[in-house]
Amino acid sequence: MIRINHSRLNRPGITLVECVIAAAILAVVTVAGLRASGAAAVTDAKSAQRATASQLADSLLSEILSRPYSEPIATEPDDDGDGGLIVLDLELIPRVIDLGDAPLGIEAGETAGNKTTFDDIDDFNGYSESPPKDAAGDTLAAFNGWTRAVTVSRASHAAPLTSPSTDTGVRRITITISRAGQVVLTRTSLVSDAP
Ligand SMILES: [Ca+2]
Ligand SMILES: [Ca+2]
Repeated sequence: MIRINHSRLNRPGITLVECVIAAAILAVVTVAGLRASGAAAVTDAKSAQRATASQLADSLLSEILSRPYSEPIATEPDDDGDGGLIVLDLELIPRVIDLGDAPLGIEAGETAGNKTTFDDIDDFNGYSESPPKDAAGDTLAAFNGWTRAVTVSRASHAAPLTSPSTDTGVRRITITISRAGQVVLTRTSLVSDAP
């Protein structure tokens, strides 16, 4: 007599439908996980890129602010024999320089594109460098692909984002940091000629 083991045949199993549902859930969870990790990686990369851009902007701003507000007043050798310098008689200095109303940009004897020749803040108006250079003018190869560009405008305390035609003792410095042609950061600063 053949005996059938009913307990084995009646054991609950997994149906095909259940398998399909489980696979679908697993697929959704996997895709969501990949998207989350991908988004996190993109966010990290953007944060790192922005941090680099901020450092590049800070260092260039520091270089710019190391210059005087206006073109330095010409000097001539002191004639008292001590080798020092004296400031020329102010009557001989063009008034346009005293007022800071001279055109923004480089003056005679300075070279566009060579910041080591710059001796006042607005000499940096229109300046750009790609890749960035250190204060001595040497290329920073580690930043290939990056660009730093500067504009310097007249500004005023009352309306810092406007550009008055005459000097009010305030300059607006805008530094734009780009990578591969895409702007990563724009930083605007105001500098006053007040001590
Ligand atoms: Ca100058
Ligand atoms: Ca200048």
